[in-house]
Amino acid sequence: MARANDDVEALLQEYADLLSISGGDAFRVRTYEKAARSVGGHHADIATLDRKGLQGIPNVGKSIAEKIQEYFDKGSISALEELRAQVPAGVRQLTSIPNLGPKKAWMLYHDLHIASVQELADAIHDGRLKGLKGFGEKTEENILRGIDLMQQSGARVLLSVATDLAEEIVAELTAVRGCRQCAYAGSLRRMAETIGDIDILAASAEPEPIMDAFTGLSYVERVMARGETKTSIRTTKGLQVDLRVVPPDCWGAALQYFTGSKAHNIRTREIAVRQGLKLSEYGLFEAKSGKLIVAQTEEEVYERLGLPWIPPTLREDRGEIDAALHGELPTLVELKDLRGDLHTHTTLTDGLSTLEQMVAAARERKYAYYAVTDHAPNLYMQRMTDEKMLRQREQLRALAKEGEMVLLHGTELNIDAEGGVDWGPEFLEGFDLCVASVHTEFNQSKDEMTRRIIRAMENPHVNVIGHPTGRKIGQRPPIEFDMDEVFTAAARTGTALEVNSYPDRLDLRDEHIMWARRHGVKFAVDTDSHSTVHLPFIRYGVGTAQRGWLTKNDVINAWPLTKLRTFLKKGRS
Ligand code: DGT
Ligand code: CA
Ligand code: CA
Ligand code: ZN
Repeated sequence: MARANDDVEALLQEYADLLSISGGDAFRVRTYEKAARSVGGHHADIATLDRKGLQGIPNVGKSIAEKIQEYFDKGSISALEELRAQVPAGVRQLTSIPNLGPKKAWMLYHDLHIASVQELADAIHDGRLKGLKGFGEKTEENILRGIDLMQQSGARVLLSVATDLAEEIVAELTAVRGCRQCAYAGSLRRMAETIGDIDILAASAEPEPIMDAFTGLSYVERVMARGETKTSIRTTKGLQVDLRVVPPDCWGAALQYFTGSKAHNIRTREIAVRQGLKLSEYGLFEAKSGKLIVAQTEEEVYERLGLPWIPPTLREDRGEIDAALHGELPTLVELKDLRGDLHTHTTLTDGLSTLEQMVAAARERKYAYYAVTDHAPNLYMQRMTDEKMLRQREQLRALAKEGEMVLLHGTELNIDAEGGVDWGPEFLEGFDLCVASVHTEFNQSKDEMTRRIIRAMENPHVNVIGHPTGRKIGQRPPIEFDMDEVFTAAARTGTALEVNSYPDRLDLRDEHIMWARRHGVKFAVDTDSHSTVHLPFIRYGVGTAQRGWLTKNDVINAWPLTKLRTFLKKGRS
C-alpha cells in the first residue's frame, strides 16, 4: 500500500528542485531536500500525524509542517503551485539528465526557451548550444548520453512503484461483488526491474461491476479504452493499467498468457503445436477438433504440456523451458529463506532511523541475524571516526538479547581508486563483516576498474561487494569492468557479490547474477536500508535473485549463522 509519506516526499523534493532551478537560496533548497528524505523514510504514516507530530519528524520545521498540513487540507500547496507556474515541468525534467544541474537547466530555458528533454536533444543536434556558457563539446556529448539512458528507460516505472499501486488495485477489485479471483500479471508478476504498464487480471461471470470499480478508482486520470473484457486507464501519475476480466473457467490459461513474457509464451505455444494442441489465453485446446482440454489453473496448463509449473520470475526464455523439460528447474530462493540482512545503515551516518529502531524493526521480521554496516571514514561527508564506530559496537552489543536475533557489527567500506579501503587489518579485524563499495571515481577505464575491484576482493576482510555496478536505474549508468575476471576473482577469494534490493539499484541485475553464478560466485541479498521502512525492500532483491536463478545455497544470508561465519572468515584463522 502506497503511503502518504511517498506523495509528500515527492512534493517536497519537487519544491526543492523548482526552488533551486529558479535560483532560490541554496540553504533553503537543502532544507527541503532533507525534509523530503526524512518524510519518505519516516516510520509512521504521516497522514495520521497532527501539526506537532509533523514537526517531530527530523528536518521538518514549522513552515514545512504547515505546507504538509495544507496539502492534507486542500490537496495542494500554494507555494509549490507558484513555483510550478514559473518553471515548466519539462525544465525540471532537464535536471534529471546526468551532469545537467539546475543552473544549466535554467539557462537553457531562459536563453534558448528549451523546455523539454527532446527540445534539448534537438538543439544539440542543430548546434544551437554553441557559445552558450558552460556547454563545451564534451558536456554536450555527456548530455546526449544521459538523454539516451533516460529514453531507454522511457516511461517505465520502478518495480516498487508498480507493485504498490497494483496491490492496491487488486485489493479494491477483489472486494467487488462477483469477483472470483484477481491478480496482477505481466512484467510485474515476473518482477522485472522496471514496468511498462501494469496488467491486472480478474475472473468473474459478470465483468461490468469490476470494470466500473476500476474506472472509478480515485487515481484514474483518464479512461483510455473501455470494452467488455478489457479496460485501460492512465493514473494521475502517468502509469497505464490494463484490466482484463475473464470467465472463471479460463483463469489459469489467461494468467499464463498475460504473465508472459512474450518470448516465453512463444516457446510454450511451440510445445503445444508439436503435440497437436493449441494454447491461447482461453485455454489449451485440441488443434483439430477445437475441444477444450484444460484452462482452470496454470499448473494444469503446464502439466498438459509435459512441464512442471514454472515460477514467473523465470519466464524470460533464458533456458527455463529446457530446464523444465529435463527436470532441472532450480529450487529458487524465497523470501522466507532469508535469515538476515547484511547491509544496513543508521543515523550514525546517513540513515534516518536510530540503531535501536533498526534493530527493533529487524526483530519484527524474525531474522536470525542482522548486520549494521554504517559508512566508513573515507566518505568524508559521513564524518565517521574510529571512536564513533567503536561506541556503536558497544551500543549494538548492549542491545543483544540471549537466545534472540544475533547482531553483527559491520561497516560499508569505500573502495578507493586503487582498490584500497578505509582501515588497516587491525581495525577491520574487529568487525563481524565488511561490505565494500565503489562510491567515488566512477569514470576509470575498464581495466583500472577491474583491477580496483579485484584488489578490494583480495583484501581478506572484505566479505561483500556492495551494489557492484553502482547503476541507478534511469539515472546513472553502471560502471564498467571485466565481468568474467571479477566473477572469477569473487569465487576464488570467497567474496560475495551483493544483490542490492533498493528499488532504483537492483544491483547486480538478473542477467549478471546468472552469469556470476556460473563462475561459482556466492551472493548477499541485502536492502542497504537507510530507514526501517526500507527493510521490506528485501522482496525486490529476492525477486531479482530469482530472476538470476539463485537457490538458497547461493545466498549467504539464507545460510545458518555458523556456516555464514565460516564464509566471513575468508580463510583467515
Ligand atoms: P511491460 O509492460 O513492457 O513491462 O512488459 P509485459 O511483459 O508486461 O508486456 P505487456 O504489458 O505488453 O503484455 C503483457 C503480457 O501479455 C506479455 O508479457 C505476454 C502477453 N502478450 C501480450 N502481447 C502478446 C503477443 O503479441 N504475443 C504473445 N505471445 N503474448 C503477448
Ligand atoms: Ca505490462
Ligand atoms: Ca499491458
Ligand atoms: Zn550502504
